Amino acid sequence: MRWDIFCRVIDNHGDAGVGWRVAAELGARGEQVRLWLDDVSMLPWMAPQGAPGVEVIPWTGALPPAEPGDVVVEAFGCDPPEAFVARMAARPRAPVWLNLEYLSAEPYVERSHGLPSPVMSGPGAGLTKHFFYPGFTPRTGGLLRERDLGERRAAFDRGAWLAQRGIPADGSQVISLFCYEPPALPQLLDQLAAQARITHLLVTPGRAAAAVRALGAGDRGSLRLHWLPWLSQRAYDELLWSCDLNFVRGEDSFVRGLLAAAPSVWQIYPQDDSAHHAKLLAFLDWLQPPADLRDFVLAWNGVVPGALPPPDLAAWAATARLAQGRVEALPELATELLRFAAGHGRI
Ligand code: TRH
Repeated sequence: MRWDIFCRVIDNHGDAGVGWRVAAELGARGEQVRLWLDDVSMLPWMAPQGAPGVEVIPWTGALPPAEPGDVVVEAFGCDPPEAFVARMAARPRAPVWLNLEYLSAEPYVERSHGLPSPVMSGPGAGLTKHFFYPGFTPRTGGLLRERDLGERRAAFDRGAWLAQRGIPADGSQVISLFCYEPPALPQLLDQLAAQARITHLLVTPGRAAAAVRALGAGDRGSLRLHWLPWLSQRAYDELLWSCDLNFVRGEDSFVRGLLAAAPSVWQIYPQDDSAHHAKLLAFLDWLQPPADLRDFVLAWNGVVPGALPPPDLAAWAATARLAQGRVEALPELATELLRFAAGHGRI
């Protein structure tokens, strides 16, 4: 089928990250995909090779008069252009139209997944839009897992990857840092510097690097800082597979961290009214972590003031392996999208 995926970059990289990942996996499955993206500036590093079956259309200013495809996906409720919606309504057979929602473990997701929403006014009057929710239970759209993920992981050589970045496989600890401005960051750096074991902290660019630099942090004690460039999405997976602990954030890297089966600590996208706290707690209820990991995550997100408990990576590794097994057993998002589209909006 032919897909039109509309994606508006609000801030950070997750909107584009999720939009691109969905488009690339549908393309890998033989679908024809047009990704309408209002900011394509991150693609040269995020997806340098592009993807088979995917055409990226910069969604800025006057749009080319394109005939809508069989399926229209708007990511995170970004509303496709009115002229395009009018052409959707004019098609003899209306496209399947779905809103790909934000990921949450909260209970409302199951109740809302797949619900139709008739469009009562505007150029789309008469069309029906459907809510499509990723999620952590079988009664949601599940999570995206590329079909080649297992073979990529099996072929991956952690030692070589680290050696290429000047990190010796000498038993020192390797941690990746992808975050916003977590309140407990100074504590984490102090903790790592004070440990007996050397830690190589691989700092991602942008807000994480700025937050570390703002602390005037440098190599001290057992802490060794490494400043990473922006990696492709596929290389970011390799970073996650190389580390003993991954700090992830937002939505897409959060899921990649779960799929990596290494201990990960999530910094949720902060929202003003602290609505993100309920979302974080719902995820922790799903994860069922040991108490120290739960406390660590809550402190990392500033939900509770207080000291970061020292990470117990052995126990956290067991939690990570269990979580990966549960994620692998969930519905797979691209498969669910294809099923939903083939069923003309019936889940
Ligand atoms: O960048 P983010 O904070 O994006 C956020 C979230 O998506 C949030 O839900 C949304 O509301 C907000 O944006 C507007 O975190 P996220 O979701 O992990 O997206 C980052 C993307 O960048 C993800 O696809 C992983 C990718 N990435 C790379 O490809 N290379 C890299 O080097 C790094 C660090 C990330």
